[in-house]
Amino acid sequence: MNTTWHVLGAGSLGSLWACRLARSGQAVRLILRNEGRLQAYQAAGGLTLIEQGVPHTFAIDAEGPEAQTPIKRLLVACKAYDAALAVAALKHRLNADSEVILLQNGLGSQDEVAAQLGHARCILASSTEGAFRHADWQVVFAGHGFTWLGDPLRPQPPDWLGALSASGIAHEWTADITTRPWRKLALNCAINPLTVLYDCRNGGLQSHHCEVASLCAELAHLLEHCGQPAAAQDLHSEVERVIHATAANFSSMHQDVSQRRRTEIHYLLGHACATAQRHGLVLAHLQQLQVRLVQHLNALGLPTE
Ligand code: NAD
Ligand code: KPL
Repeated sequence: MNTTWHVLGAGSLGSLWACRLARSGQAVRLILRNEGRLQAYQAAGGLTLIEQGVPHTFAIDAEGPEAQTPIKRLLVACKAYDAALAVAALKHRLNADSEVILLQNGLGSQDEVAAQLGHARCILASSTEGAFRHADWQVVFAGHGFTWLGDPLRPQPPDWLGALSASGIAHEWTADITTRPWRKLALNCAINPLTVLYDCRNGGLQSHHCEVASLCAELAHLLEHCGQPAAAQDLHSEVERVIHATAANFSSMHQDVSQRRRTEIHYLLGHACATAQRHGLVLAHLQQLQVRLVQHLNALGLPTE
């Protein structure tokens, strides 16, 4: 029997991974938040993946927090702000041979998880795939993309990348994994907060060209200062390209705010501003953007962390 993929967090991305892995014959087991969620999942009869409007249900095994069996491979698919606490609750089931794959967007949560673990190997993943929940236990595969994986401490790839290929998960193992999340963080910082503040689709930022350009210049400066020159290259032109290519879409942060969900601000703009401060950089536009976004979230009664 192949090693079980324990999937922590059966939300959008976790369900997308779980369904594709299960479909290709991998052993998959969901770890759900509590007994109530486990009962609701069992009543639903499995996870449903909707691709191009066509639903397929997979009767994937699941367990609640009381399970005690060792975990060899853990895919962490919670939001960045939930990851460390969720992994800490499983610490006693992980050992030096365990591998923990972190799918969180932004930066900072990966270090928080690693600090909980010490012993297990942490693999970082940065993904441009898109998925959203249609209803409980139902996920829509909204955008094909690519996932970069890597381990900043150990360059050798794990032995399960073939399982990802067999599951149709487009990916690449890279020795330089930190460039990807930094680049994505910079893109997200240049686009997402402004879409929230101007309450617009990504394309609406075409009317705020100067503001976007100033943010990109500061973000590129930050990336260069913190040892990420590759992530800084042509940042502004890529941001403009993404704004154009996704003009009709609402950014993920805009969607979170409009649905009154907690955002990952702390791991995106918050991480960029904290890093700038640590390096003694004064990035006026970026810091002002954070102040405006925090005020906006406060006014809406949403968490600012
Ligand atoms: P989501 O909110 O849909 O799913 C997170 C799930 O984790 C929820 O079901 C939640 O109940 C569960 N969870 C939280 N704490 C838990 C715990 N202690 N035990 C068990 N389950 C727990 O979020 P998502 O959209 O799947 O995003 C997950 C991460 O992936 C985020 O960091 C996001 O930025 C990143 N990401 C998402 C997408 C996407 O298209 N959805 C794409 C790229 C990156
Ligand atoms: O990743 C994104 C998001 O909405 O989170 C894009 C589309 C790149 C905008 O920043």
